[in-house]
Amino acid sequence: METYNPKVIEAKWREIWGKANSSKIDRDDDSKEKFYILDMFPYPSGTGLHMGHTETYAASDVFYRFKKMQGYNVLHPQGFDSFGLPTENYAIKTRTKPAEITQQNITTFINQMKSLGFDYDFSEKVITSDPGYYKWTQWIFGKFFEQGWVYKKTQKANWCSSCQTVIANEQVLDGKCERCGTEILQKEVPGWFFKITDFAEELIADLEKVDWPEHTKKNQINWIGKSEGAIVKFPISSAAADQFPNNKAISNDQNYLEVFTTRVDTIFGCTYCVVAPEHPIIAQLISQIANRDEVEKYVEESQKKTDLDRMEAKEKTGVELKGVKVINPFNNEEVQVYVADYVLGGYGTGAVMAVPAHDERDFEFAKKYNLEIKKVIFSYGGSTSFGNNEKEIIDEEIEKNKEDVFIEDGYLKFANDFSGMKSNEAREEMSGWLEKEGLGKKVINYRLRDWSFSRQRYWGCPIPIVYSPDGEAHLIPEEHLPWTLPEDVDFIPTGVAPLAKSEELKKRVEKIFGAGWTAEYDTMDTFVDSSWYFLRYPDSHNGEKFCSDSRLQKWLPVDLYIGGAEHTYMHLLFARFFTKAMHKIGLIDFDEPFLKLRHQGMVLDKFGKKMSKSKGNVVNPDSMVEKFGADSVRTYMLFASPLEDEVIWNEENVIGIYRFLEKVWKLSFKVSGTATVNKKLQTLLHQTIKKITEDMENLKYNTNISAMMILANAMEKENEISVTSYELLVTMLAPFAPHIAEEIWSSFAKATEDKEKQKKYEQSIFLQEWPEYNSELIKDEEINLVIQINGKVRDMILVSADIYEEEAKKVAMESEKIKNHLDGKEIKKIIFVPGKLLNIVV
Ligand code: ANZ
Repeated sequence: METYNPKVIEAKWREIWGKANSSKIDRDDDSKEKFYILDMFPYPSGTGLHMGHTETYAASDVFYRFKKMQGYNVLHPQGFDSFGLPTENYAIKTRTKPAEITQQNITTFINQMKSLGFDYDFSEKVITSDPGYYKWTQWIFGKFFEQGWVYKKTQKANWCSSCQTVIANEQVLDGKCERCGTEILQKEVPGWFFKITDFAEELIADLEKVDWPEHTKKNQINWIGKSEGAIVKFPISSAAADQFPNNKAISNDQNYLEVFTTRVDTIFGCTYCVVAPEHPIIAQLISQIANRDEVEKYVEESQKKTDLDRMEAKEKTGVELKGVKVINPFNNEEVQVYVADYVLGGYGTGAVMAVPAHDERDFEFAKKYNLEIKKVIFSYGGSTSFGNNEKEIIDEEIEKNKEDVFIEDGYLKFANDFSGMKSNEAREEMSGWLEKEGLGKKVINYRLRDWSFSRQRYWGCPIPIVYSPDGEAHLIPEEHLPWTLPEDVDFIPTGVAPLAKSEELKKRVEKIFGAGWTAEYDTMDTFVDSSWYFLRYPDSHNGEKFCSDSRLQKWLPVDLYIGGAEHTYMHLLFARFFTKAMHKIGLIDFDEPFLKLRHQGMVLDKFGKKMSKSKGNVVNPDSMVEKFGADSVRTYMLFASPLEDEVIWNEENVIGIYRFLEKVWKLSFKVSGTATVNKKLQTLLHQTIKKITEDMENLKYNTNISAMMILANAMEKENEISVTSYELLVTMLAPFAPHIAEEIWSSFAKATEDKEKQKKYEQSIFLQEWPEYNSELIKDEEINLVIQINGKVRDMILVSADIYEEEAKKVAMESEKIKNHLDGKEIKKIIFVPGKLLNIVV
């Protein structure tokens, strides 16, 4: 063979694979076990594939090829998450149609993926902006709508004034728009929501069923944020309450301030209550509030802040609602009420009982406004007593609590009948009492909010809703799906939803539904499109169903999903929600979409810095493929660090991988049909097969590649290597560096006269079986047998690995060192551990 020239061989194999349709599989073939490996599909941006994509897609391509060689029928699809703001923004800038830009970008992405040797069947790709796809996004929306899992409401929402749209909580980073960095405002806007909160419990509980990284599960659980607590009704007293009985406008329930607490056991320490600025009680009682102006001003100021600002504010602020008091139902004590923006309107009941002795936020607030701190939870003292020096202990703890909040559970004190109880016991008893008295109940609260998915933008899936002349929302019947995105739209943002400007849409609605009917102008968040795309791949051209039952049955759920951990809070949660909702209405028969999930780490520049356009340190995969070849780029990415860790992209080190591939290439010069089997090399070879096969399953690619390097080095030391040994090395290398492996493999055909063998070599290496190791051969040929006397190491002797006891004793006794140590002493016992040690007890 000639010198290693990746450019030539890679182009050659790309063409051969393309012609052979190497990635095409029979999706209905039941003769083989199925394996569904999924990548997070890219957003086809104008900047093309980046290094992050390259790493994660390389990781999945390797696994796909490995599974295929193991004899599985592997589905390894790819597609494009093509709706979205960047394309629309780019379209606005360049005055081109988003559909056209998308098409161009997809072509670029496909070419780039091909140039990296990623073997996807692009004839089965899924493009979320295709009507053939979004018809089903709309259809699923309809199914959810029928279940009441979709609803419209006007809500204070995160508004990006630059993108001119509402964005989800998850898309606000540090108070700024994730996409464009503009400060997010709070604005009252009508919009559509998915009732993801109905699924909160299952979304937590079912994480037990899946093999996902523990930290991802934990983060998702925290994001959903389950808290078990109680609602307590504090009767409204004093001046305000006096007027209630005659006030028809205020219903019975409004005679109470309801608070949500996870620590009802601390209620005897409640010294005031706090309501959120948006709490309706303020408006209801406004005429009784003595400092009305001050309160109204405070409420107005707080409306400018996002929830995040409010939660993270360094200094807590608030204003007392003078003239309003509420009564603690447990001890009938009257407490003041404050409005403060550290209490959020959208969580719990929007009101809290403040216990400054035991809650950090309340403690801070009480310190600032000089409010009473009343300790009722103590670290000592069971149900009997605090002992002889009870008073001292209590005083000491109370003193300490003035400076330091005590948030732990403990024992109750100064708590009437509940004194002496443990916190957890007290919580049970006290919520029981509340329920009995009709003054509250046990509740479970979740931090998760319903998913706001309406966007006032153009380039998204149209929401299949029309409004009758009376303004009522109606689902567009299935026969009109796909409800297509109109094309006659000037999508330059003006604050008016772009779809409202379409004449075609207006006419379409009136023609189908009648005069006076109007269309929904919002489009869907792109996360809706990606919440079900994995269901489409097995049957991507089906016009009758989102996926046929038989294909669903056969292919789903996804066996392995690879992608970034940054998707924990949105995509991975939303996809799980869709799956659960679809399962509940019998559209699918599984309730978790991704059985196994693995993340890849970020790709950093050679100084360990994040690649970013502004820093000018972005490395373009195309130029790297051009320089080193796809095989080196892929192999380096997976060699540089464990998959889930960060990868430093350092060209000097990529050369190392290039040299390794070159070494494998050159080993072919040593291959000889007559080479005798070298036992030592054979052992190493089979050990390597074992290691690689096992590590492959766990995606431990970096250690795999090291093992191949060791094997190649060992082969290099030989004068001649056998065809079989070389074949095995090349086969194991194939998933990582497919082009070079195919080239070497095919060259064997020319080197043999044997017709049968020639046939085998003329077939793709990926149609060969993954090698199996021989367990007999993996034992090390020779070992260092440890010789001990009374447990102390006295010598090490190189012996055959399968040495038996008699032989080992003989060798030991012949050792000069052992002879000296034994010094003629009587041997009482000999313990022999095969393959490891011989201990002589004297
Ligand atoms: C009294 C108390 C005493 C509390 C104590 C805690 C410790 P998680 O676990 O996050 O659910 N809270 C309730 N609603 C709130 C709101 N809308 N905005 C801000 N804070 C709110 O937190 C529940 C606790 O957060 C509740 O329990 C309440 O304070 C506060 F020693 O009630 B707690």
